[in-house]
Amino acid sequence: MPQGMIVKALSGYYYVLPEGAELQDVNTITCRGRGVFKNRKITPLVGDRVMFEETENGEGTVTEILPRSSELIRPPIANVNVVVLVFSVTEPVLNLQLLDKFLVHIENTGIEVVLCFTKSDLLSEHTHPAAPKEMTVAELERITKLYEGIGYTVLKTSSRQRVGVESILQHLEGAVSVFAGQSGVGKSSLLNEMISGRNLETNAISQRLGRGKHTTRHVELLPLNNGGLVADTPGFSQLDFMEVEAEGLSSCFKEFAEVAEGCRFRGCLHLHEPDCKVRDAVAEGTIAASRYDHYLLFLGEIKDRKRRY
Ligand SMILES: Nc1nc2c(ncn2[C@@H]2O[C@H](COP(=O)(O)OP(=O)(O)O)[C@@H](O)[C@H]2O)c(=O)[nH]1
Ligand SMILES: [Mg+2]
Ligand SMILES: [Zn+2]
Repeated sequence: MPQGMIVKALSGYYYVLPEGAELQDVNTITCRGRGVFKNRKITPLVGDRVMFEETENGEGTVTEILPRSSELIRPPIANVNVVVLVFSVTEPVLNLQLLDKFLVHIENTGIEVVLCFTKSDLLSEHTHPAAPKEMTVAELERITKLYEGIGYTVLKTSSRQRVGVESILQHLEGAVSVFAGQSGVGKSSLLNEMISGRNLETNAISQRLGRGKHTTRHVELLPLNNGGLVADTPGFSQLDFMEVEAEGLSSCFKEFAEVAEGCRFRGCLHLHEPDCKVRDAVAEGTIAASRYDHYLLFLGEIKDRKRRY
């Protein structure tokens, strides 16, 4: 039985790319899921490696879903290797609290993450008293060092000036990736630089509504110029910590994990426990205060959530 990968899901149809075929619409086979999937509440996902059967009318049936290496719920996609977390240096303003929240969410899935700061053409050399929110070259450098120090890959791009695109492509070679980030940070603009023959709709932040319109509706894998596959999706817009428990939060802050092994108590939440090495590291400055603050904030959110149920 032939094997393939679901590259698009729309209105109950799964578009399967047979193994070895190049990703083009003409090469995909339009399939339905096997009847028993519904009974067993199995939902085939974009990114799933599947077995399928061709039917007489040129369409097909997905008969089996092969084991997944990863599974995201929002966006619904399987077997993602890399999440590219996209934040603009400004417009919208770089929000490190939100960035750390996304990081926790991704660390919890166990998928590799690459940080990408877009719109580098909007960086300013110096702080202007009239516009204190502008991101300066020096401030972005400080932030880059912080996250590189934790062990993340940090890339800077400008779609407008076509800077950094090759570097991202290199990181995504042969991988299935997904771009995550707020609306308006420049995901689609960046993807357009990386995908030939396809023009994804981009949009300015609507002044009237004060937010970007959602122009991307369904999940679909698109071919990168280098053989990688990328999902263009609305991204993770609404993040919550439904899946992260208080005890697990600390391990989603990568730089806490090793230090926390030295804490006196197993399961130390790094709050007021005696001999907490994480708090020591914050006091010494080896763990950034911003990261610890965000940890406390998220821990509070998780506890509030518990109280509500
Ligand atoms: N200055 C600048 N603006 C950009 C850049 N990339 C995207 N934009 C603008 O940012 C807005 C949102 O871009 P879009 O790609 O639709 O963002 P998405 O919502 O994340 O997909 C658009 O007005 C783009 O023209 C860039 O590199 N530099
Ligand atoms: Mg977009
Ligand atoms: Zn501790």
